[in-house]
Amino acid sequence: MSETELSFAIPTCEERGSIDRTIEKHTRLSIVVPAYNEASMLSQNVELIEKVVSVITDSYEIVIAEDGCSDETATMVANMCNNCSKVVHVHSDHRLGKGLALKRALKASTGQSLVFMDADLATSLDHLHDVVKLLENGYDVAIGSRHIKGSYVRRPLSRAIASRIYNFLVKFLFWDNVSDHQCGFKGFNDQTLKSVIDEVTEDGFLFDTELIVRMKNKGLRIIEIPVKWAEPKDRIPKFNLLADGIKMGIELIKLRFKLWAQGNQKST
Ligand SMILES: Nc1nc2c(ncn2[C@@H]2O[C@H](COP(=O)(O)OP(=O)(O)O)[C@@H](O)[C@H]2O)c(=O)[nH]1
Ligand SMILES: [Mg+2]
Repeated sequence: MSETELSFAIPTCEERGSIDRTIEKHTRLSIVVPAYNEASMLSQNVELIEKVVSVITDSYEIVIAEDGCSDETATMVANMCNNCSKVVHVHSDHRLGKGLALKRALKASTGQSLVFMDADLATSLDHLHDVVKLLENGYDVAIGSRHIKGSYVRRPLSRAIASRIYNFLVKFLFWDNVSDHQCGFKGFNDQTLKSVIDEVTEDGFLFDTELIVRMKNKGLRIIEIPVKWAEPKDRIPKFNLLADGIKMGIELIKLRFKLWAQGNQKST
């Protein structure tokens, strides 16, 4: 596995040689899954998560952030909770947006290491073990990346271009060297995450970016790992490169001004 180390003081895993994949079986792990109208795949994907997580540790919870769903997701999650004490339901009657839903669920999580992932499992669960191990080794954040060497991505060209443009804009506006802000697969050390998360006010797609920028500005230890990523074909949202691209750009510029106004400048 190759990784991109974002703190220059620490060698990359490539430099250190192969990583030790042994994990303390008692490490407490929280998997957080945001779910909006995911009834078609949620229960089978939670089963899959459970299979993979239970090999990594004996002590885990699967926290499902569900809000404002108009399909059967809420009932499905409630049933899962009844059948399995390791499933936790963080619910709201109103749709919160992915960012706010994640924020509430991450705050409610009790693990030492917290990993969130999209409900469709677009990012392969094969990477979970490595993310947990990196957190155990002292990283504050381990980010799945679709844009570094070693990653494998299957997605429409328009989405791939949009993602590149988004991350280029982030790099330009925030002097940031994270290659992929939006991959729905990120792991955090519980304590460091909770020291920052209340500062994050973006509710929607900018949540991950604001969180990462704030963490980077605090000098936290961030690492990226290449991931295998494939979105189920029927879920790929329509993306208008021009209209949606401009909207994204404007939102990023607003975030830049917000952080400036709060004095959250680049710290390195
Ligand atoms: N709880 C919650 N989850 C959401 C909301 N919007 C999106 N999600 C979840 O966030 C994840 C990513 O959503 P998706 O539509 O695949 O976004 P994309 O892949 O970033 O375009 C999925 O697990 C969704 O179910 C929301 O308003 N509330
Ligand atoms: Mg998706």
